[in-house]
Amino acid sequence: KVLTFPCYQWFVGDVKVEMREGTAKTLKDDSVLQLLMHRKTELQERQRTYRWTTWAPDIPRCIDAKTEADLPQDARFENEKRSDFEYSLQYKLAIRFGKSWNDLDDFKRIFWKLKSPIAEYCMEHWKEDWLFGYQCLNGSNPRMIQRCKKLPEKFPVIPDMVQRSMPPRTNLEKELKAGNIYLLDYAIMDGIPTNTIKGKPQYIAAPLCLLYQHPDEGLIPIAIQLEQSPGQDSPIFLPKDPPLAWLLAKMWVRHSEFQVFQLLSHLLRTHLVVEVICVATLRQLPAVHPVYKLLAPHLRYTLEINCRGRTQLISPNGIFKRVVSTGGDGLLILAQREYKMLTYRSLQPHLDFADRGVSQLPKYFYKEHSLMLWEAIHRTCFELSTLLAVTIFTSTAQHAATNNGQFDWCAWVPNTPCTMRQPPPTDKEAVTMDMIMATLPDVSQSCVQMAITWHLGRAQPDAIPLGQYTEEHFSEGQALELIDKFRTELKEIESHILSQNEGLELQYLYLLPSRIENSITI
Ligand code: OYP
Repeated sequence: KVLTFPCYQWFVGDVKVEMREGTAKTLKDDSVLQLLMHRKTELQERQRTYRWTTWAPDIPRCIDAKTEADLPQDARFENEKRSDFEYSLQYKLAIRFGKSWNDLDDFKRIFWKLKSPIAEYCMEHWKEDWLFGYQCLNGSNPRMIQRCKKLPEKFPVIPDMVQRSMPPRTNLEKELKAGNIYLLDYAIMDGIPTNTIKGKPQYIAAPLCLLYQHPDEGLIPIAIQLEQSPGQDSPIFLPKDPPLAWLLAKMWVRHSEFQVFQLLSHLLRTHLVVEVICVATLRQLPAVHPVYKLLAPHLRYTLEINCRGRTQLISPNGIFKRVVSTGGDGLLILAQREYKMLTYRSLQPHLDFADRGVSQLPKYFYKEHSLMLWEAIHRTCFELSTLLAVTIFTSTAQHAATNNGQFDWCAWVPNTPCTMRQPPPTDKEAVTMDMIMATLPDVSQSCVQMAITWHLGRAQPDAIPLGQYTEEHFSEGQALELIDKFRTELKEIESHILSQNEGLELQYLYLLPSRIENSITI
């Protein structure tokens, strides 16, 4: 029988071997000398083509390519994907600037062109405390919230301050014990150097935010401190404060959220982690290896999108440098801090939820859907290992959870501002609308935020959904059966999610299997 697997054919020519077409083989399964030789030369060739480099110290290493043009053809976008990627970015220029920014409604002037139902819902309701809480669970960065059993010393909330947020018969002490108090702690932002944009300094805070799982109102924020050390200049903001003061405090939390979300949850914990596995797989596994066959569909386009990210997004004069407060040195230091603490455990959803103590939180759709998908993925991994499941889960579900909601939740700029142009407020009584407008991103920064999050968050052309394989890597009956089983499970998850969302005012569909791409392509 002539082998039809392309790599074999290329090397072996028409040598006839007794073997089923396309059968996956580990090294110990291969005994024919020519095939063993081929495994070796294939890897030598790949190691010449795909090389490691260090783009910056103390973050994951990456593919050695100055730009995407240096990548081998196999790793490049197909035409449809490339032209769409380049065309869609024109919105960045097409949205024309308004004049000055006077009040929050002026953001609507740039909000007309690109829309989504959730983005519009967000524009209508972003000031409401419950929507702030909702976004911790089902927004685009659902991995920040953790249970708070004991108040940190650096955040001296006293029960009196928050009593008004609770039903009369209970209090902070009781609710801490009952496990209904949660915390967002942006300690990682503390002391991050700030960007200077067109000669103007930008500002960063390192907030703490306490939340309460209220029996009627759901998860709501009840206290915010904008810096890590308490003091006269860092008051604790409360819902009963003057409305503009409370609103501005929440915006500061959401500004930290933008940075942690895009740079850590999204870029570092999905794109860069998967790139390492991609380069290692290409360099160490021949195409006939079962693990190569299993992972290849989940690594499509990742090298090219990451090259583009390094040259256009986080480069010395890329998008971050031009419009985001962490642009320049800040983003690298932030990523280095996170990478030092990044654990393998935290990439496994069930362990991450356990460690954050969020098992009691109701309506945490991200958690529920992640667990279903994790189960389905882990079972199909040929019982091989958790590492494979982590790779597939991260390159599919986790990327979808962080990427696909970014337009919905960041398009309305005041809800998730990419930069702040004034320092955090120190006096609650002194907050005015002028101050808020002078703090939030300006017109051109806001346009870029909208355009880029739209560009990345919308459905992608040339997309292959989770569980669909265009290149039939596997031909064994057993493997095909497992693929079938996986698809059946995904269908069940799909209908579960759809019926759960029916009639909901705010739907959570980022982890709908048909909307999850098979790999990180954007
Ligand atoms: C690559 O203007 C990527 O040409 C996005 O990178 C955008 C460009 C190129 C084109 C820029 C241009 C994607 C890989 C990645 C990632 C995850 C982090 C995404 C962060 C997006 C932040 C957008 C908001 C900016 C204000």
